[in-house]
Amino acid sequence: MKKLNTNQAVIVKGIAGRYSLHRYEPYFEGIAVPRGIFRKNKITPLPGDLVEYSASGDPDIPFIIEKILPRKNELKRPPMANLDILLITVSAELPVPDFYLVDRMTAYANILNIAPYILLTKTDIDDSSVAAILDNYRPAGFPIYQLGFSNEAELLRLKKDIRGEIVAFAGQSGVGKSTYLNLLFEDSLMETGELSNKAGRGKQTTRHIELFPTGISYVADTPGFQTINLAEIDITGAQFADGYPEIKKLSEYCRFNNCTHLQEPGCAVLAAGSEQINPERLKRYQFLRREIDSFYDNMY
Ligand SMILES: Nc1nc2c(ncn2[C@@H]2O[C@H](COP(=O)(O)OP(=O)(O)O)[C@@H](O)[C@H]2O)c(=O)[nH]1
Ligand SMILES: [Mg+2]
Ligand SMILES: [Zn+2]
Repeated sequence: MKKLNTNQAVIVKGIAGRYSLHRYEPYFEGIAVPRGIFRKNKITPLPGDLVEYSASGDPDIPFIIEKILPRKNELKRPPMANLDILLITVSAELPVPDFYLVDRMTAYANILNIAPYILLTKTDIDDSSVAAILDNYRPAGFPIYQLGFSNEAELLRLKKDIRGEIVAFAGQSGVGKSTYLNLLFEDSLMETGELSNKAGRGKQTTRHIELFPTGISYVADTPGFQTINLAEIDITGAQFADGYPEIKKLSEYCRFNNCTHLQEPGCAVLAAGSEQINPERLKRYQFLRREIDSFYDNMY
């Protein structure tokens, strides 16, 4: 996340046109309403927005949002802005990893300019699938954390890497999202008790989303990423391919500019070795790519 000036803050929540602002350094909290011009221009401030504010003189709502800083991304579902990191959580034990889901989530994140981090949990129970997960995702260059109860070092490394960022958890039910949310942010939990009651809860009852200042970063309280849907962001097959860092890099060397990496002659992706792109991940890419392409074929 961008470093904030003393007239800037993060929107952590918005209910009925009232926005909660927060900043770590120097510490600031306040309630604000946007200037009328926002509504006139049909601009809705979102959780995650970095804004400039001023004093309103009204003790009930002491601040006014003057300006929304340019967004690095804007998500439809959940509605939020400026997500920095998607913590894609995968279990080394049960539930059995859904590699298609992980691939779709990493592509989705990359396309939206969100950094995908792979959190591999339960390595203390079973490490037999660790190698497969590393083989699949290391060539892409994603940060991977091998987490498990009693692996304090990896947890600390993750904690350090998400400092100051806006993050959200994603992944199948039962992989350990709530567990690691609590382990990562237990220090701030003890201060407020708020995270364990709210962000850690299993089901969401309200539609609005909230970012929790955890003491080190902001975590989005949302189950919205469990069912990530590429169709939702209207991507083309070519954009989808660019969501794979290892394919994007290799595609420079494909004979054809518009290579789909499905069957073309002179395709550098098809010719690549397993240390450049994992063969299983490539097969899944091709399946998903055909699915996206046939969607567009059927449309026109
Ligand atoms: N041994 C072990 N158990 C874990 C680990 N992570 C999660 N669990 C357990 O897996 C179960 C599901 O975790 P939970 O956080 O509720 O998953 P969620 O559905 O993704 O939020 C719980 O019983 C956790 O205690 C881990 O790294 N090691
Ligand atoms: Mg949970
Ligand atoms: Zn190609």
